[in-house]
Amino acid sequence: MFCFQCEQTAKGTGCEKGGVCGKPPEVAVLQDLLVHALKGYSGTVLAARRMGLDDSGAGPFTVRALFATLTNVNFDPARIAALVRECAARRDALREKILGAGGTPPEGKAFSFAPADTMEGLVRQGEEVGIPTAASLDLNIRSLRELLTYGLKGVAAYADNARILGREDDAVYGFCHDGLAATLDESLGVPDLLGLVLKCGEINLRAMEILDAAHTETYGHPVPTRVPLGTRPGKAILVSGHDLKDIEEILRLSAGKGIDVYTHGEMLPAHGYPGLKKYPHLYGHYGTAWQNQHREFAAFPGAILMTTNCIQKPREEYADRIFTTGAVGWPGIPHLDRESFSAVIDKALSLPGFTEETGEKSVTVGFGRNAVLSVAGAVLEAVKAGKIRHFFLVGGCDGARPGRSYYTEFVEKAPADTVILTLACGKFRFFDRELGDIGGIPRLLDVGQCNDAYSAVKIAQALAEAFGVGVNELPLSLVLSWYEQKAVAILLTLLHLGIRNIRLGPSLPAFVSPGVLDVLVKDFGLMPITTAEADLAAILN
Ligand code: SF4
Ligand code: SF3
Repeated sequence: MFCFQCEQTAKGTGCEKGGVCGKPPEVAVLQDLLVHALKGYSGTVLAARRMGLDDSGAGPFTVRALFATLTNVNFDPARIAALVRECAARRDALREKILGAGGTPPEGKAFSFAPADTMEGLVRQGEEVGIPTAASLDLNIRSLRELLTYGLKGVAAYADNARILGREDDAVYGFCHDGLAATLDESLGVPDLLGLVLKCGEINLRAMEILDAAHTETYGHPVPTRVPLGTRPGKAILVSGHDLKDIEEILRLSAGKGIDVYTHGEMLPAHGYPGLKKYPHLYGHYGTAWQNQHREFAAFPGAILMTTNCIQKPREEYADRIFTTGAVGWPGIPHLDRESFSAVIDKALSLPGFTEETGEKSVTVGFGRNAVLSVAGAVLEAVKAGKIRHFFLVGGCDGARPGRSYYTEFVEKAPADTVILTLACGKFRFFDRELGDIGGIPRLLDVGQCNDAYSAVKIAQALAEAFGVGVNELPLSLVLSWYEQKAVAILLTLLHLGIRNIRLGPSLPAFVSPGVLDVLVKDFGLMPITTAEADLAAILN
């Protein structure tokens, strides 16, 4: 196996003997085979599209399957193998259609390989189609192909979440096929691939836009909401991940049963949505970010549902009370569709739950674009009066590396006349800090999940318009943390929007070659984080 798609990759170069994430070599190569199959399928979809042939559900399937290969999503070899087989069957059906209509389907391994009958055979096939070694391919081409593939994985995750809430866009699906097929196209050079990478950022903005519409039209615009961080006596369910439809279903099924529902990780922003906060048993937030789940899930005395990333290998202490749904999977852990969530309710009822009240702390969530822009006038006045000197967007993923304490330090050391917008799970390093307010405007504004980067972009664009300047001229700096491929897609979106001087950490992606990095630095001013003090000084001076 060789995998270097996430920030915690072994030695900062690549996982070769098993993933730092817990992905065994067998699953890693099956995922390689699935990505390979999806590339061949995408090329076939493009050929069918050119002939005006119906590709019957290619878009939804592609994003669902690609999502399964994102970091910390699906570790179940049987489900990855099933997706490989489905992908090849769909591709072959489409090839037949093309032939039947007098066309010529594309040729090559990815377009015609037959999945082996056994798991061992599939693993062998996967070993042959992994990421090429540096020696066998131009490093910059490899880097851009992988950057495009990982960006597409992020797009797929958001498009799949939006699809679940009934929002789809053929332009998003179409580009997933264009992009995946392009990674097989030997004729594409660095400039072509760079163009596709930025196009991926544009499409990701659209994917986040339809997801934002799906969330706000289904559950209303988030409103500032106090969320307890403690617990109260009663049976309990913990919902982690990003999928609001799943927590809604859990809330609906558990209503009136004496069960409290707690959010974990990226589910925290659920509390701000009117359509979800109307359930009085959506009680509080338990724990922090994904990398602390072993400790936090083990201590949670109720049922646990993982809706999307990031799952880690379940520990024995809670393996009998955790469930997965949607794209997520772990072998041996019950995987439920939404129709069978009653199993989660039954499990919660069979467990002791919390016996006492704990903790008095709380945090405020719900500062999406609607809430922030409703006070845009006051923000503008505060900036003009010199009360707000600068805005920081300190957002992105969390992870286990010690270098991530930079973000906590950055927020703690940011001067009192600065405002911090945050989003995604990286915020758990500072989300409960009392930073006070500036004339009633809280200094720490939680915009939401990682996909709510869309909301942050809208806020920045509206502020730029109000000031009559471009986003790059605003007193705003982006200090981002990345871990998995949704963050890659968001970074590409920001680059597509022409946003410059982004600081990125805790380390730069291993899959970005020196040549590609050079372009990102020269054309976009992208820079690595250094120390909180030095970066604050550089920005504010
Ligand atoms: Fe390693 Fe990350 Fe790949 Fe897991 S997803 S195998 S940790 S690079
Ligand atoms: Fe976090 Fe996995 Fe990226 Fe949604 S939950 S941001 S890492």
